[in-house]
Formats: sequence, C-alpha cells, structure tokens
Amino acid sequence: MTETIRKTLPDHLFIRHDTNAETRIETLADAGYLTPTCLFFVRNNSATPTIDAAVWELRIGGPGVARPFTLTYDELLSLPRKTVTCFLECAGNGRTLYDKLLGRPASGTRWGLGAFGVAEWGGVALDDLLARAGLRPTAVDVLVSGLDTPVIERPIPVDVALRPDTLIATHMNGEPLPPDHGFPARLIVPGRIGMANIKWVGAITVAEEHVWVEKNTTDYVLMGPGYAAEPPAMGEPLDDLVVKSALFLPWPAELSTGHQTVRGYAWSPFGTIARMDVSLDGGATFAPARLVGPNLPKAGTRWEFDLDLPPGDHTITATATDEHGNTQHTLSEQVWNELGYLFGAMVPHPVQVRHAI
Ligand SMILES: Nc1nc2c(c(=O)[nH]1)N[C@H]1C(S)=C(S)[C@@H](COP(=O)(O)O)O[C@H]1N2
Ligand SMILES: [Mo]
Repeated sequence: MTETIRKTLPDHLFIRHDTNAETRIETLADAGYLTPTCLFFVRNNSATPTIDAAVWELRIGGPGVARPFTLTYDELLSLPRKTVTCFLECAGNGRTLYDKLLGRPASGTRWGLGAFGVAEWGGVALDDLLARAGLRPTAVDVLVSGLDTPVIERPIPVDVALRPDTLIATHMNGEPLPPDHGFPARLIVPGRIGMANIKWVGAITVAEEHVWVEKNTTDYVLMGPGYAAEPPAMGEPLDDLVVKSALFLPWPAELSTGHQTVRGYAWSPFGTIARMDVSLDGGATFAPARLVGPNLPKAGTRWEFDLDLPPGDHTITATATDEHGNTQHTLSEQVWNELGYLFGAMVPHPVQVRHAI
C-alpha cells in the first residue's frame, strides 16, 4: 500500500485502519495534558498531500463577502495569532463499541476510542479573516475546502465561523502544523465533529444559502431507525460532538491485584468537566474519581481512580458530567446509527485482574 500518512506510526503507539491511524489510548496515560503531536491520531480520507508553502495561497471569497482576497503563507503568518487549546475527535470515534457492546455493527473505520487528541492550536481567528473580506449580513454558510484529492470540504454556519475560538490554524503544540495534521493551514472548530476541522485549507467560500456537499449529505449524517432524512441530506447532519470519557487502558486491560490507580480522560464539546464517576459493578453504584490537572472548556481533563480488585474478570465503567450537566447515558440508551457516529454511552471497559507475580 502506498503510504497515506507521512509520520512514523510504530505498532506500539498506533493501530492502522486503511488510510488512518488510531492512537493506542493507553500510551496517553503517561503523556501530559496535551497529546504529543507524534502520538496524535490521523484521519485521512485519502492521503496527506504535499503542499509547497512558497506557492500555496488561501482564497477567501464567495457571494457572502464584499472584498474577496488571497493570502500567502507568509502573509497569514504575519497576522495576529491566538492560541486555542481543545480536543479534536472523529465523529466515528468508538464506532466498534456498537458491535462490541450492543452487538450491532456500524460501517466505517474500525475505531476504538483512540480517534481523539488534545492540542494547543495557534492561528488566525476566522472572524478576523471574514471581517477583512467584508462579510455580508446575508452570509449563511462558510465552506472550507481542503487541497487533498479528491477534495474534502464541509461548511460551517456563519455564527460558528464567527466564534472567537474558531481558527485558521497554522500551529499545533507550538510548532508549524505537520503535513499529516493540515500543513500549511487547517480549520479548528472546537467541539464540532472532527470532519469540520478541514485540513490543508485552500479556499474559504462564503455562501448566502446552505451548502450541501458529500460530507453533510451522505457522510457525517445520522441515519437509521431513530432518524429521518433531511433532504438533500440522507439523515440528520452532525455538528457538535458529545460528552465522553475513556480509560487510558488497553482493551481488554490486565491489572494486578492490590492497590491500583487507573487513569483516563473526560471531555465535553460544551465546556469544562464538572465531575467523573466510576462504577466497578457494571453501573449499579458509582464513586467519584479525582479530576487531575488542567480542565479547559472544550479541551477536557485527566482523571484518576483508586481501586483494589480481587482476581477475575471485571469491568470499569466511567461517566463524565460537564459544567452544564450534560452527562453520558447508559448502554441501553445508546441509539444505533448506520455509520456508527457519536457513541457516547458509558463504556464497561473489560479488565482481567491477576495476582501479581
Ligand atoms: N482536507 C481534509 N480535512 C480533513 C480530513 C480529510 O480527510 N481531508 N479528515 C477530517 C476528519 S474525518 C477528522 S476526524 C480530522 C482528523 O484530524 P487529524 O488527522 O489532524 O487528527 O480531520 C478532518 N479534516
Ligand atoms: Mo473524522
């Protein structure tokens, strides 16, 4: 197979799925608050393109702006830059849990829970670029188009484009974006599905009506018995992610008897995390976990929980609650959808406990 990802993907750090690479989530246990760029998952519809920053240009235009313009890479770098720390997660993260836990497979990339990472993004507020282009009050959608082949593009509503934390990012964790993560520039829209965060941006087109493309009509829509088509979309188009948590443990995990501290992550697309609770009896009773370190809005927090389990097979079920009271639902409440998006139920993580040798 021709390599679709540029960075090295050692087997002990990543699980390969076709053109994509999933972070082995257990490797984040010893990482800091930010996911190191070298460990960050990669989701490529095709392959990382080679882009020469010396000739690259960003075009901002469309009927929704009065003064279309283009920017070179150097011009983009010279504009006032801000940083936003947030998580990025694929809408299909956790898709395999539909078959592992509900016995009902969904089609798409076979992600566990590692299509997820947290980074500090540096770039120019999209708001500033749209103001400079003379955004018209009639603007409705902002279509952001990538330079990969075939073109990957998806619109965001103009009010989302104008949020202070929506960026045309040039930097990730303090360094210029690496090729796999969108060099020379990508969109960052905190809290929205990964797909909204278009990499390798070449054009920003402001429309005066809703824009329909493949990624909001046939893909990244909720389809299935609980959902209706919203023509021209075949289902309910996705926008925000959901509150979730995960353990930094392999699946299944192996633990020793005796006192153990397990660690994990919790995240919400709407704000900070207010609490984490953990159940060792399949969800019958819960005890609070400790939140550890930074807890930024739309970026999540690390947490840890002490346990001392007897030998045998167990599950650890964690549930996150955000500052607005959004929380994870039970497995039986998880609504299946054909493409396996937004698995947000509490996950009974399988754990085998053995006597320490
Ligand atoms: N141009 C372009 N942008 C894209 C994609 C893509 O294939 N092409 N994949 C999207 C999806 S589905 C996700 S989950 C994120 C993944 O970002 P990452 O590869 O930097 O982790 O990028 C999004 N932006
Ligand atoms: Mo994604």
